[in-house]
Amino acid sequence: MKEAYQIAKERYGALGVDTDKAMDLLEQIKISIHCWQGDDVIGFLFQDQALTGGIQATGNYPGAAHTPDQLKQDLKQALRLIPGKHKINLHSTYADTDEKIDLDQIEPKHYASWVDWAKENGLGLDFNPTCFSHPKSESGFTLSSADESIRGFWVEHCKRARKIGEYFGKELGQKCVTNIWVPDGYKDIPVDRLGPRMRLKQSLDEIFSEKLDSRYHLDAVESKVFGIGSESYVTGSHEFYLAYAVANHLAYTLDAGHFHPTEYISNKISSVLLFTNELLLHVSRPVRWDSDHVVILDDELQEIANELIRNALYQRTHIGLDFFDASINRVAAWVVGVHNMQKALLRALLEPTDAMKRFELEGDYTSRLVYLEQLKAMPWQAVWDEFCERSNVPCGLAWFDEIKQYEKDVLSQR
Ligand code: RNT
Ligand code: ZN
Repeated sequence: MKEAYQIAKERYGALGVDTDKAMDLLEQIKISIHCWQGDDVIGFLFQDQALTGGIQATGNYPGAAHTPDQLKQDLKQALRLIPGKHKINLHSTYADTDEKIDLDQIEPKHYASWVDWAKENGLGLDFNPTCFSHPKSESGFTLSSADESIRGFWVEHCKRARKIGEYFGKELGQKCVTNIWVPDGYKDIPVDRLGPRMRLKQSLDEIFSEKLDSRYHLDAVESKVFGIGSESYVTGSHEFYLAYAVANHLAYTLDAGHFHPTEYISNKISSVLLFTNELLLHVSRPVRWDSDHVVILDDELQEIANELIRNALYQRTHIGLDFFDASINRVAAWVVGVHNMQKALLRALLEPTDAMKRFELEGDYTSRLVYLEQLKAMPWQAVWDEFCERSNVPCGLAWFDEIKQYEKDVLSQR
C-alpha cells in the first residue's frame, strides 16, 4: 500500500500535482449526510403515515431503523467507515421526543438529543421542514395551498424549522442549512399557474420575515421539475426558486434529480454561484426519473466535483446527499454514497487545473482532451487508500466486512 502511494505521488508530482495537499483539502470538505436513507424517509413523529409528496423508497431490505437510538447507532456505524468529519442532515419528523406533537408545535427541545449526539461525535447538523407525509399535505398543496388554514399550518411549521436550524448552528458552532422543499403541484394541466406561485411567494415572505443570525444559519430553497402526482405543474419550479433566492439573498438548492434527464446540475453550479452567495447540493442519482438511487462514481458525479474544485466553488457550496434505497443494506448505502462523493472530489483535487485552464485559453483543445483522458488512467485509487489509512478508516473492501458483521449482529435482530 505504502509503495503504491509513493508511486502515485511521484506520477502526480510529474504533472505538478501535490497528492498530500489534495488529501489535506479533501479532509476539510464536509459532506451533509441525509439521515433519511436509514429508515426510508419515515421519521419518528408519524410512523404509521405513508411516505407521500411524490417521493418513493422502494424495497424491503431488513434492518431499517425504527427509533432515534437505532438511527444514531446506524449512522455511527457508517461514520466509522467514512474518512473526515461531516454533518448529519435531519428532517423535522426525526424529532426525538415522547410528546405527541404536530409539525406546527416543534421546538428545539424536541431535537436536543440530536444536538448532544452531534456534540459527542464532532458532527454538524443541517435541517429540513417536512412538508409531506402528513394529512395536511394530502391535497397536494402546502405552502401554496389556497386553503388559508392549510397554508398557515405549513408556514408555522417552516418558521419553527428555521428556529431549530438556528439552534443547531449556535449549539454546534457551525452554520446549519435549513432547506425548504414542498411537493406542491398538479397532476394534470392547471388553469391557473400564477395563483399557487403567488401564494408560495407570500408564504416564503412570511417564513423568512424573521432575520436569523447568518453566522449560524442559512436558508435554502429547493426546486423541482415534476414529481409523481405533480407531473404537469410544480409550484416551486427552477425559475421560481432561483429568482426567489437571488432576490432574497438565500441559498438555492440544486438536486441532481430535479431537472429534465438531459439537463445536468454540474452545468448550473457556476451560473447559480455568480448570483447567490451560497449553494446547497442534493447529490443524487436519477435513474430515468427522480428515483434517488445511491450515488455512484459516474461521469456526472465527477463533473459536479470538478466544478466545485476547479474554481474553489466548494467554499460556497454545501454538499448534501439525497438518496434513499430500501432494497439494500442502508448503512452500506450511506458509506458507498459518501465515499463516492469524496472519491470524485479527490480526483478533481488531483488534477493539474491551472495547466489545463491554460490549454483551454490558448485554444489548445488537443492537449485539454489528452490530459482529461490521461487523468482517468492515473492512480488516484492509491491516494484514496492512503487517505483512508491516514483517516483511520478501513481500506478496500474491509469496510464492507464490518458492515456485514453489523448486519449480522444488529440489523438482522430488529
Ligand atoms: C424531493 C426532494 C427533497 C427530499 C428530501 C427527503 O424530491 O429531493 O429534498 O428528497 O427532503
Ligand atoms: Zn432533494
